[in-house]
Amino acid sequence: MPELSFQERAKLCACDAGRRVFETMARKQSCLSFNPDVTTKAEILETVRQVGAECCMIKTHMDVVSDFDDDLVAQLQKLSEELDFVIFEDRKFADIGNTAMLQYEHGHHRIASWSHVTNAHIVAGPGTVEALKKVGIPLKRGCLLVAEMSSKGTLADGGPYTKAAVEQAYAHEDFVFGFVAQRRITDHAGFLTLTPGVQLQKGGDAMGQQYNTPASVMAKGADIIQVGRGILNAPDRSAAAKEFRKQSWEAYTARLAE
Ligand code: BMP
Repeated sequence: MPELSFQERAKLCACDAGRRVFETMARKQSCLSFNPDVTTKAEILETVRQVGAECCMIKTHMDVVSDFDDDLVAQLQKLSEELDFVIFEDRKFADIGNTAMLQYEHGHHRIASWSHVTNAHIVAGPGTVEALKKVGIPLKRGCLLVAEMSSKGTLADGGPYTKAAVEQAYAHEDFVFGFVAQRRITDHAGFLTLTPGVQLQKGGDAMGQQYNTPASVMAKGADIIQVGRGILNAPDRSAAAKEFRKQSWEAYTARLAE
């Protein structure tokens, strides 16, 4: 089957937030999501200001931010409008439905109230997504399922567990619009693949993370490359983000031309 453009795929996506992601990617010509995995509000905002213009998405882990407050959310939302990116809180919900629902809507972070996109593990069965959806759909939110992981020894490794994630996604297309995975795992072009574990050189870290290059993950069907320390630790973050954006966008356009 020929590769469809992100604009065409937006029309096949049944989730409001998912369409917004595809459309942002097409409009900005960016397959880059950056995660500022830093622990203060000032550092998050500083790094997002440095690289947000290059990104279709900014992925956060708000539970590591020591001074999280409503103003951080307000400023991030403002930057999301100014610099045109989607906000993705990488909460990886994994509990039974009722608990996941409470965690999504309430607590210190009130994730559903500000994050366009979140994600979930499928380990607890379909109840997690079913419950998140009850909160997310009225707010036009979307969810990615963690179908495969980038870390050494992961149990989410392409086998029956990954297939179960695909089944759950098909059952909830209005809320689930894709996967966190190391390669494309379904032919459904309305689903998006976000791949973490990306740096300019293949390698890893001391705690089990494994890195592949933008070109190699795009060749396996990634639509968004998820990059953290490859940009965060670069001497010039903006230049690094430009390079990741260029390499991944070129790989996408090459795919379209195949
Ligand atoms: P880094 O590029 O600095 O290794 O960051 C990768 C990011 O992607 C982290 O925020 C991590 O939580 C996330 N991630 C991952 O590394 N592998 C996965 O399989 C799923 C993830 O969400």
